[in-house]
Amino acid sequence: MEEKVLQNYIAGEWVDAENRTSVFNPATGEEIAQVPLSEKIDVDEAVAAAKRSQKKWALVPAPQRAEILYRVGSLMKEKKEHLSRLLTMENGKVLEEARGEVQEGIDMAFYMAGEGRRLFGQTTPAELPDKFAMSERAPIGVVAIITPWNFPIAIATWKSFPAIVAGNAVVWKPATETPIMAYELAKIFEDAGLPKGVINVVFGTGRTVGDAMVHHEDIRVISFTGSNEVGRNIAADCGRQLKKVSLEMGGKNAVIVMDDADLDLAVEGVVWSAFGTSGQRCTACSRVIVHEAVKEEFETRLLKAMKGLTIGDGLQEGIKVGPIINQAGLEKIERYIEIGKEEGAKLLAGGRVLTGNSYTKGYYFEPTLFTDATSSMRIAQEEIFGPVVSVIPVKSFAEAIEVNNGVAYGLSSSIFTQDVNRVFQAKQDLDTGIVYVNAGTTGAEIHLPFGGTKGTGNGHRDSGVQALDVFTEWKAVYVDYSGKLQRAQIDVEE
Ligand code: UN1
Repeated sequence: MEEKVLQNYIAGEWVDAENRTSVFNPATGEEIAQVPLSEKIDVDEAVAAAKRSQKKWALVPAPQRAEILYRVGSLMKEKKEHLSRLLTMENGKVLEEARGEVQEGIDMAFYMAGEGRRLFGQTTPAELPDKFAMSERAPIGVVAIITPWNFPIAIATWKSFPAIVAGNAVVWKPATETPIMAYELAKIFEDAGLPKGVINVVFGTGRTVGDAMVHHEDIRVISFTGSNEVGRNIAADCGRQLKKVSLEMGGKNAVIVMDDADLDLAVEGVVWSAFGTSGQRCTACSRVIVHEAVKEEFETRLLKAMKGLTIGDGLQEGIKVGPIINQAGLEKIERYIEIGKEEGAKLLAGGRVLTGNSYTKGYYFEPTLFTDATSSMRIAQEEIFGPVVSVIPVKSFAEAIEVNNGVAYGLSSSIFTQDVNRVFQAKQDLDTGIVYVNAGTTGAEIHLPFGGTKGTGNGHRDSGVQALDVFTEWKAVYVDYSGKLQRAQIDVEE
């Protein structure tokens, strides 16, 4: 690939920052781009541009704002293959999954464009005669979005599209590991005719760019997807400033396999959600809670299925598991393998970094299966973000639910069972924002709310119509057409 020197996109212009850093293809170690390492001054310029354009943008009728998103969706569709290949190059996920991610973005464009003709408010009966009460969604102003490397285009669309259709202007800090998707999406916005300054992209680190965004008084919302530690710091800083913050900070998602489960289906579900994207999804399955009656048979079938997982460069035909994002990611996974062994879990497969032959340059880790883990082990509690899954045996449905819920996160969960009563009981009792029945823990659709309970977030949701709640403020409006001053809540003498 021809190397790209990327620039920030501020006020509709492509501009350099003072410094740059290199970006590498995780499958080959090859340098693929240079990206700006921006400073606070670049954020200040982006926010000023956003502030100027937001006022005009908010006055554009929402159905017209939505027209731009239809164009964005169409352009993404035209460029789907091009975008998918670039996505595989910068992130490592296999091409089939890259296409899936780009499709999520396309779906989000058309879905949110539809919101331009809805953006429903409410009418409500007033307490007094000849008085009309209604509430409507109002844009908030300048909003900041901070997006991760594991879904560099889909998550950006979950956040920027609702913000834009609702009449806000956006300052976006993409992950430095995956800037090419941000550059491509900004170009698409430009080609679709989005007015200058409505979206601004500032590349750089969380420490500098992210921090400047969090502390900028003209930014009224921070929408963040990333690590728990960073998210909690952002929340604390935003709390002091009374700044609205929406957080999505990962999971420790489990598949429950009951004694009446279709085991082949459960194996397929676990393979796909634990090892797809090399386990680098917030929704990835990293625990399998298995009823002891089927544990042995389930493990035998899972080990057999894992043998078919070809590992390599996701651009090559037939590869099922791509690389890990970088050396630090790889080392974190290695550390958890050691922790798992020390804790007494039994390593049934994998557990090693792949080296030699076609693996000399990239960052590859074998799909790994631990068994006889207990719920309190660190490998069963902490997010590993790699292709590592631990089997936790249980004796009953009630214990399965308890183990599922016994972690600090609450993003996604899944149960494989044929029993309709257990299905509905699980739906009620599983303490996660997303629940699957007879499917793995990944693959959320964009028109449903995405997010989780407990340590996964702070109650907000990405995607779905609920995403609009992050980027709008409710305004209550009373119109009194009685011609006299009517005083609410005051008893009037007859
Ligand atoms: C993420 O890993 O943060 O549900 C996003 C899924 C995808 C999105 C994952 N649609 O697995």
